[in-house]
Amino acid sequence: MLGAVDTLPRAVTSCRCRYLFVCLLAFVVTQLLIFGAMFNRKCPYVSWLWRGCSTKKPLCPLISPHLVGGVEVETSVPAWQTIEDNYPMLQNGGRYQPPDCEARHRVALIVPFRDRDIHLKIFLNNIHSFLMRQQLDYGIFVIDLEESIPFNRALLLNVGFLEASKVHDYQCFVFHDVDLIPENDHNTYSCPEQPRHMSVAIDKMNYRLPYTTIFGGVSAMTKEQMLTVNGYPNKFFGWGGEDDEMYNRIKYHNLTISRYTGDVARYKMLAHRRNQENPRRFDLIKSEKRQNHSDGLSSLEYRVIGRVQRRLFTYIRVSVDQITGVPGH
Ligand code: BGN
Repeated sequence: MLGAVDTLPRAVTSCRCRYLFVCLLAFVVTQLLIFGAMFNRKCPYVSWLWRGCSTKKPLCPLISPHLVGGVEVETSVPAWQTIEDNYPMLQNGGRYQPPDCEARHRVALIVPFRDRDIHLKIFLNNIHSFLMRQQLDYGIFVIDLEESIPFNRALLLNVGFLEASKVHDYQCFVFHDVDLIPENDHNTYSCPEQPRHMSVAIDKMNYRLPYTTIFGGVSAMTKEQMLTVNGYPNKFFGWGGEDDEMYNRIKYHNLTISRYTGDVARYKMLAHRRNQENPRRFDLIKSEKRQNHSDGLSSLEYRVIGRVQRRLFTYIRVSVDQITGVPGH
């Protein structure tokens, strides 16, 4: 046989040689690529071989492995810089995404705010580690109203809903009073099929639900649910009633309120002076009913007069022109 090869013309032998050389080169290059991929952390070679290289993170587990259950609320009031230093992993605007998995929930926390710096510090110092343990993709939005305008929690919740929706595709909105701090991280800040009232058991109320239709304090709704019910009413200036009106909207649209049990949905309420009650809240609830709850997201008009992306939160300050039913306006 060898003799037969020897007798082949030179052109044929050199052609075989070139073929072998190309095969060898291809083999070496393949090996180098495989070894390269093996040592590449972002694209380990097994997944590279079978699925093609992808940097997409795996979905986070259904139950986060970082949960601890009951947590001691930290009530000290650190300096802003100290709180910021506690959370180097935050992106500006109080944004967070779990580093090693794709979050199952994209959640915006909307915090209506007026002149409660101490509460805000305590709230943020506690809530960020709480939400991080739940492996959420979240952002915190603190919504403030120009001082000359009487406080209007519901209107600020509507503003927060619209403004947060502009910056990220949030699916779930948790409307959160700044003075309520969760005490158990099994109280997941996500949105189930029905709107969820979350602040079920508050220490100041002896950890008892004051009445079954209450929807104030902390509550969660999906984007679709908010759009379906036309958001919160805009006409409730002063304290009280806006959450009861939201309950009526939820019921009107054949939705129901869901709740965790009181051993999980527990909150500490920070001490504060009671806000001025709105004497018109009972009449307002009646008139909203007559008008089929038409005042809300669809009729909201506001101007953003300040917006700051701080490390721990996005601050948005607004003004409104229409102030109805408030003495002196
Ligand atoms: C209720 C308030 C709620 C508030 C809870 C807190 C009213 C309107 C009554 C028709 N409702 O009394 O807004 O969240 O107390 O306990 O005042």
